[in-house]
Amino acid sequence: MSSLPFVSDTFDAKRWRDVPAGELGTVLQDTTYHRGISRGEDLDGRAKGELMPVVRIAIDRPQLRNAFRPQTVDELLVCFQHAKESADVAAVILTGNAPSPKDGGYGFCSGGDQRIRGKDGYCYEVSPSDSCDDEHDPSSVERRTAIDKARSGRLHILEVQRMIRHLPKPVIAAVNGWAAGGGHSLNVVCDLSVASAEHAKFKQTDANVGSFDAGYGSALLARQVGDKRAREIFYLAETYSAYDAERWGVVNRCVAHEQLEDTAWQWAKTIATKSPQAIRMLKYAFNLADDGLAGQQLFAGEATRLAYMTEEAQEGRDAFNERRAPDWSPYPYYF
Ligand code: S0N
Repeated sequence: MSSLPFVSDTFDAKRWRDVPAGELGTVLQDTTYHRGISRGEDLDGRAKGELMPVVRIAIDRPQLRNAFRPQTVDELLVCFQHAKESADVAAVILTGNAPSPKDGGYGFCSGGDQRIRGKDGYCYEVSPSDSCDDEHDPSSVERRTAIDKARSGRLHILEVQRMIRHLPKPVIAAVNGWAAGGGHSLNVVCDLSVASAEHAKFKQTDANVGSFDAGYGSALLARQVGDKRAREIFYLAETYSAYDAERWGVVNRCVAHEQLEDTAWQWAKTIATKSPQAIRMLKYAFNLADDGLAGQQLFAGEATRLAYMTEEAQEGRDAFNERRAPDWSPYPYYF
């Protein structure tokens, strides 16, 4: 749940407003979701308070370096779906709220919450406690006894990965702290990444805990950093810095912590100056080869939308509705 004005130490309350639960259809417990608002003509090019074409989605479990449980994943899917359907939003910023009120540590995301990992995946709790409420935070043992046995374990962070890949607009990771395990993979699937020089740290811990992201988390990583380096990252699970991440191609830029969200915000604003159609086609073109037929389908779907806008395609529709043969004569066989 958002607690404006303080959400995270890189969060500027003047830039954001809560997206109301009524609009989302759910109350957020493990995440925060904000819509950008202009700080004024001089800073943001729009009248003060006007909506900006950017949203901010953050995991809000700072005590756990923003580990996710099934409820967190459900909420991420709701927020991304809302961002997807917001036709006036050009880009999404994904980050983690921090620092931890418990020990001051920083997390972007530390992967699946190991405390509620069951035999068949990550388990729902019968009545999930507020993950930010330290006093009432149950122990791992208590959590395990409170697992909802009527619901199966989930691995649906993979749906979030696909959602990010399929979103018809860029997702910018603002890596403010640890990106570990499934959190490391989340950064990999984002379109662009900016990392905090002081607090971002990277470590692919999957093999330490008997888990393995054998999809985007490894294969796409290999595309980004090269095959040997990707193997090193997974097999050795050593911590690497934001500087290394920039050098290796895991992030686009390493910046001072205080500039982290500002950089992401400026990138989102720049993306919003480009043609929405061109950005959408580019994103799907970048994804196409790695996403196989699903990637081709998305690219082709957008090509179909473009075709629908032509008089030639409209002639086909009109001829059918008017019960006549289509007249293609005005449309050449281009070469
Ligand atoms: C992130 C690390 C390196 C941070 O170390 P640091 O700063 O020293 O802090 P700690 O004291 O260790 O942590 C602070 C508190 O947070 C708890 N915590 C941290 N991470 C988790 C976590 N993932 N689950 C539960 N609790 C966590 C700590 O226990 C500590 O709590 P207190 O204060 O009570 O002591 C370090 O914390 C670390 O190494 N964390 C674990 C990282 C990890 O192994 N994550 C899981 C990896 N696996 C996945 O993520 C699987 C994801 C998945 O769902 C999946 C599904 C299908 C296919 C593939 C995947 C996939 O992505 O792999």
